[in-house]
Amino acid sequence: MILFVSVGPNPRIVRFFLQEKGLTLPETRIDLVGGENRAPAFLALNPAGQLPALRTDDGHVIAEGPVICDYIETVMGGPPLIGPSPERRASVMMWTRRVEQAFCDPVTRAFRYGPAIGLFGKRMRCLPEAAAGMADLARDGAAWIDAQLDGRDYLAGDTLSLADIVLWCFADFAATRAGLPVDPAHANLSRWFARIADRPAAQDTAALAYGRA
Ligand SMILES: N[C@@H](CCC(=O)N[C@@H](CS)C(=O)NCC(=O)O)C(=O)O
Repeated sequence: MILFVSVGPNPRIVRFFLQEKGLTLPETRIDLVGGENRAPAFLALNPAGQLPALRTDDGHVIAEGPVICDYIETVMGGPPLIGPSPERRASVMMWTRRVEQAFCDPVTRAFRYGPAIGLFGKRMRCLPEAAAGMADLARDGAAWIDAQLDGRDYLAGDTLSLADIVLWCFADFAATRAGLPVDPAHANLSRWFARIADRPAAQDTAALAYGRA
């Protein structure tokens, strides 16, 4: 299998997930800033033109970070971060979808329509007039998640899961690249963020995510 990666929070999710499982995959790095992901060779692999993507040994291509993680857990095992029970799996997927919709998506749009408009305005429809509103939506999402974390160490139970990894990679990206740091008034979210920031995978995946590797 080959994992196609680039800068950005979405490939980071898969790299973080693999490290938590003690697994590795061969990687091919794609030059996102230079537009390699929107060139014909990569579009033939993933017509969405985005990273991450995984090519299996028999030629299947899987995209969408959480879907790749689910596939990895199914075929490679390691400590469960989605399963193992059907109920845990449902809870993890529920929280993953919630944080994607409430936080990751508005952060992505705030970034693309705002500070990164010079890059993304040439490759997709961007709404610069919506940038501030998207940042507000992300703040609303963070406030809601903060309330949900009351009395809990992790989103989907007592241990780290895919949902935490997805939210953490985007919370770090929001702070670092989108001018949306975790609000210290959100005490639950702040504690949760700091707890996960201490994990080796958080540190080890930063360099590529921010273009320093
Ligand atoms: N829904 C996709 C989003 C993937 C995505 O937007 N990846 C970014 C990198 S973090 C990307 O490829 N951006 C470059 C572009 O869209 O041209 C997922 O969950 O993996």
